[in-house]
Amino acid sequence: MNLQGKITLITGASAGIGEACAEVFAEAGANLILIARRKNKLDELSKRIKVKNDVEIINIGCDVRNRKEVGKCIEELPEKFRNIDILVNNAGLARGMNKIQEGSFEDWDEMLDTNIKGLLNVSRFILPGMVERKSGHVVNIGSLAGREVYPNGNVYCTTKHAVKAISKGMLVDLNGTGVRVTNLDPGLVETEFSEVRFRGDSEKAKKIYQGYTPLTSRDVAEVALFCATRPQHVTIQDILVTPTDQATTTILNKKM
Ligand code: NDP
Ligand code: 8X3
Repeated sequence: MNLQGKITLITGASAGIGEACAEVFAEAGANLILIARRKNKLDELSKRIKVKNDVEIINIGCDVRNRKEVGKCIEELPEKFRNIDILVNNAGLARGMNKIQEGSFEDWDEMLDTNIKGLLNVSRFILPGMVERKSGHVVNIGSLAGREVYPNGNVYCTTKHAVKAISKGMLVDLNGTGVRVTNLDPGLVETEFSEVRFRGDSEKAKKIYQGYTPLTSRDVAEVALFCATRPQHVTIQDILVTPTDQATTTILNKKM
């Protein structure tokens, strides 16, 4: 499928996988709607993308947890950007790594509200238009953590298991509408993810990616693009991509 001029909305585009998706989809000719809380980062990214690609981009500073704000942003899109062809539900985060009996309520709320309810909020405002037009593609960024539960990963893993269930729910309920759904589960990707998880403890964050070659954001974005460019009659429902050195969430060939 040719993405020239297609409208692609990417959440969490101010860093990591979302940022790489913006670059890769723009290279394929798609016009972009980029969402994240740090609008300044989106503005910088858009400038960089526009130097190399002849595409149109709208940047929206928005918190996906805020249902009203999400609805307003989507309802107020200019006419040209209203018919969203591809939605990449990527915004997400982990907070902390604690035993469940020692977990922080605030961390739990932030993960559950962003990774599950945020994804649902955005999807709920966009899916009706896709159904009406009988076309569209939703790519939900899950995780290997949506297939396994690792020590101290309890609530983060819960949110990613939920993403998997939401993807399945979308596939079931949207069957026959022409709208495609892909659940894309990455293993370890070097991004701001661990920096956010460990609240700016860069030393701890860096260690997560040492001793092996992790995935890059672009590795994941290219898989998303591959899924989105299959012919209309083809749906990649579920895909797992890991570093070659990673077998499971806990079996990692670290050379150190
Ligand atoms: P980053 O921290 O690099 O990027 C996360 C993005 O999500 C940022 O753009 C951030 O923007 C955005 N975001 C977070 N909270 C919100 C919010 N409330 N509203 C809007 N945007 C938000 O991490 P990754 O790129 O690694 O993560 C992207 C996705 O990939 C997540 O869903 C993550 O769970 C998943 N993933 C990551 C893996 C990894 O190893 N890195 C592996 C498997 C899955 P801002 O702060 O500006 O709002
Ligand atoms: C992010 C990867 O293994 O840190 O989903 O949970 S992991």
